Amino acid sequence: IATFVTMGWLIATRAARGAHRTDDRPQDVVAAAIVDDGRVLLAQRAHPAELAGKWELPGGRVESGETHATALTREIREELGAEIEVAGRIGAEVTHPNGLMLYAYRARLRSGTPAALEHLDMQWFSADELRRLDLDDVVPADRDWIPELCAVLDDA
Ligand code: DCM
Repeated sequence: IATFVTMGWLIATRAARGAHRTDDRPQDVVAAAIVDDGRVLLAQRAHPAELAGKWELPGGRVESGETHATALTREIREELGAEIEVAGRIGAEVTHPNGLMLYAYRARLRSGTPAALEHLDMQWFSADELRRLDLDDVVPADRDWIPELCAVLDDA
């Protein structure tokens, strides 16, 4: 009986994964802490419904064949219409409940003026403004990054 229960569990978990994943590696999501003039750029998500209106570090999924830096540069070009230079990691990686792994990187603008092309809005936040931000208004996965973002801005 234990064998059948184990087999059933294996089939069920594989089917559940297969519904949104094609392999067993956790999929990486990269997000940019673009810092300029002592402020960091946050963007307000447009979707899905449960995250709509919440602030995040802009970014997205790493596609096959991309490095974190090339993926992040592409995502920021698509989402904000600006070119960035990606620097070092900031904060710890975050495991998303749906199995995604999120990584935040410092970045600075190379060219272009960011605009909310795919977000509801965007805003530059000073360290003080970040400290006053209600965490309920931040995408859950990004909340743990706020203290280190404040520290980076305090040093900037
Ligand atoms: N995501 C997140 N925080 C970010 C960027 C993305 O929690 N700063 C999550 C939201 C989605 C997934 O990663 O579940 C993919 O992001 P997107 O929909 O922007 O491609």
